[in-house]
Amino acid sequence: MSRPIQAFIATLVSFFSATFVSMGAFAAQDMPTPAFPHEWQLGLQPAATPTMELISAFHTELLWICIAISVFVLVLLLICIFKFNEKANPVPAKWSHNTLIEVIWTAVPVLVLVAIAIPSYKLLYFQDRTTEAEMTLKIIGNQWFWSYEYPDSEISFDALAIPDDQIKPGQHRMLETDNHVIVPQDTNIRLLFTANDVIHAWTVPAFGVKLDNVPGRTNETWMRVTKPGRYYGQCSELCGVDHSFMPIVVDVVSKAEFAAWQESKKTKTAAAAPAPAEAPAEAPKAN
Ligand SMILES: [Cu+2]
Repeated sequence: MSRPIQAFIATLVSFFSATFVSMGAFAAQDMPTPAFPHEWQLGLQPAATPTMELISAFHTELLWICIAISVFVLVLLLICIFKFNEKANPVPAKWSHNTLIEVIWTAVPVLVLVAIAIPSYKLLYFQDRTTEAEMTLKIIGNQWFWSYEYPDSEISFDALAIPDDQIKPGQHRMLETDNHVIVPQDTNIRLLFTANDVIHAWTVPAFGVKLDNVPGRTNETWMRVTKPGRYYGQCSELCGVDHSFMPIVVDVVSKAEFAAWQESKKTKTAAAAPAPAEAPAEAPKAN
């Protein structure tokens, strides 16, 4: 069977299984998944960071503005249709132009746009970077997996997707990775993004983080996760044939658990590789 047909059948199967039988599987998770989508969910994933809380609130605000404008335009249309059709208004008025109304329909949309722009820029600057980072996580995109570096503790590893035939019960197809990113909760984390080959985009919806990993350049943002648990994301920049096979799993744990994990990782790394690779923490890797 050709690959596209296999992929299509796999998508169909996963859609139906996700729709009808998946709820029971979540109980098998060894960690809570506070933001995982569920059937008939509306709106965005629940926020796990202050950034995402602000994004969700702004999204709701914009939605109400859109609804108000749509209803207003609909009412105008209905007035035109019913009051000024040929039957109701057989002799049309001859005038054209009305300065007052033209000023109003120019000025009001400008004011609406300004009202949207001010909170929008505030939010952009808020999510741009933190001045009080407590740790740094560097995220490197590769065709087609993620590499992670913790420059503060010299930990680094790759995270590859788990293939469909190795998915265990309770795991989510095309969302699981062999290594998880571990971060402490309630910690300001500076996130640095780069890539080794083409542009990728590390995206975790519940964190409100979606930024391009660009080869030869370092992008920066930050996050502070307030709810512990397991969070999922995916690459969000078309990066080649296996773009849809580079998921992201982030386990948010307590600060004590994170310190313990860091220690265990360090000793493991030291035992496995006596000579650690010399890579400058901030500079993107040459291809
Ligand atoms: Cu990618």
